[in-house]
Amino acid sequence: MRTQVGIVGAGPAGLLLSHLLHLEGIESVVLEERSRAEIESTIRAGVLEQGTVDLLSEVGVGERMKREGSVHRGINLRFGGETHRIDLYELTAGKAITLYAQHEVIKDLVAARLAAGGALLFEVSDVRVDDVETRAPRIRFRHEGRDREIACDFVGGCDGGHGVCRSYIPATGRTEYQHVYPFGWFGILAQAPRATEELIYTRHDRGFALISTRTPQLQRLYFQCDPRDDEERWSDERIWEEFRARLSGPDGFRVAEGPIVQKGIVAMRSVVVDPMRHGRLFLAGDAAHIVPPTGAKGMNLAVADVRVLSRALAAYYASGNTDLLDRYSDTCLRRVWLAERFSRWMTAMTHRDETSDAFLSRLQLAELEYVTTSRAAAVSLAENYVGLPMPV
Ligand code: RFL
Ligand code: PHB
Repeated sequence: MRTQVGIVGAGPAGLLLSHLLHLEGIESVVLEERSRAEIESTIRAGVLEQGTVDLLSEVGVGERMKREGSVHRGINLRFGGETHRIDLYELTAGKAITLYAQHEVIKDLVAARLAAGGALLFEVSDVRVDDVETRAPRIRFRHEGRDREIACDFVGGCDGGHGVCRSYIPATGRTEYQHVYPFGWFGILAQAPRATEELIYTRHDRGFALISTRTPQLQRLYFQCDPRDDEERWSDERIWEEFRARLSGPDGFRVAEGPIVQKGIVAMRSVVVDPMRHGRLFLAGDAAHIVPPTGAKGMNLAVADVRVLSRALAAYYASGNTDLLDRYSDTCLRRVWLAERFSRWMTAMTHRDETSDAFLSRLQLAELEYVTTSRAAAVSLAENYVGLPMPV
C-alpha cells in the first residue's frame, strides 16, 4: 500500500491531521490499534478551547458540536467553602470554552473521514516504523491476520502517551522532560442533574475536586486521589461522601447525586519530548507531550499541533519548501511549554500535596485569593484557560 502521509493513531491528533490533509488534497492512511467502537466510547476530555471550536467549525466538523455542545462563559474557583466566578468571556473580550466530549469529536472526525472515502484501519497490531531518515519511510503492521506495509513520504506519530512512535526518535537526539505528580484523579460519570451551570475547581484540605458536565442528565466529576488506589474499593456511597466533604461549605452548596455509570483513576504527569521530529517522522499530541488534566489542555494541544503540521505539509507539497516542516517542533513547543506552565500552576494551586508543608498550603489560599480579587491575575488565568493564540 502507498500513501503520502502514514498516520499512527486515531485519536484527535491522528484523525484531525488526516482530515486537514484531505482538505489540502493530501492522501493519508490512519492505523489504529483499537476498534472503532472503543475509540468512539472512551471517556476522556471535555473542554474545548475557543481556537479548537473555531477550527473544527471552519473545517466542517463542528456542526454537531455547535448543536449539542454547551458554551461556558465562565468557570468557578471554590475554596474556603465559597465559590468565586472567573468571567472568561468578559476578561478575554468575548472568548469562551465549549463542553463537548472528546469521544464525540472522535465520532465526528471518523464520520467525516469515512464519508470522504478516507482510509482508516482499526485493530492493527505490531506497528513498526522504518527509514524515517530517508525520503521513503515505511510503516509495517499486522491487520486481519496478515503482515502489511505502507510506503509513504511522511509519518505522523499520533499514537498518544503510550504509543511506539516516540521511541523512533533516537534517545541520543531527544530530551524527554518529565514530571510525575504524587496524585491521581478519580473520575466518575453520574446520571444526575447539573449541580452548577459552570465548572467548579475546588481546593479543600482533603484535596482537589472538580465538577464538570457532559449533558443535562450526565455529569462528569473528579476528585484528587492516590494514583495507586483501586477504584473498586470505592462504593458509590463512599464516592459521594468524599464529594460532599470536599464541596460542602457555609454557603450550603450541594452536589447533585445519582447513579455512577463509570469510574476510573488516572495518574498525573507532565512530559515534553524535544524535538517532536526525527527525519520524516513528526510527533503530534500526547505522543509528544502530556499535561496534567487540571488545565484542560491536552486535546487542545493535539489540535494545535496538527494544524501546524498540516500547513507545513501542504506548503511542502505545494512548493517543495521545507521551512515550515523544519520549524514544526519549535513552533509547537513554544506553546506546549506555556500549556505545561499553566497546567502545573492550576494543579499546584488546587491540589493537596502530602509532601508539602503548612506554609505552602497556606500560600495556595493566597494564590487563590489573588486570582479571584485581582483583575490582572484573573485575566491571566482566563486567557490561558480559553486558549492562547494558535501557533502560526
Ligand atoms: P490519544 O487520544 O491517546 O490517541 C492516540 C491513539 O493512538 C492509538 N495507539 C496506537 N495505534 C496503533 N498502533 C500503536 N502502537 C498505538 N498506540 C496507541 C490509541 O489507541 C489511541 O486511539 O492521543 P491524541 O490524539 O494525541 O489526543 C490527546 C488527548 O486524547 C488527550 O490529550 C486528552 O484526552 C487530555 N485530556 C483533556 N484534554 C483537553 O484538551 N481538555 C480536557 O478537558 C481534558 N480532560 C484529558 C482530560 C485526559 C484525561 N485522561 C483520561 C488522561 C481528562 C482526563 C481524565
Ligand atoms: C472534563 O470535563 O472531563 C474536564 C474538565 C476540566 C478539566 C479536565 C477535564 O480540567
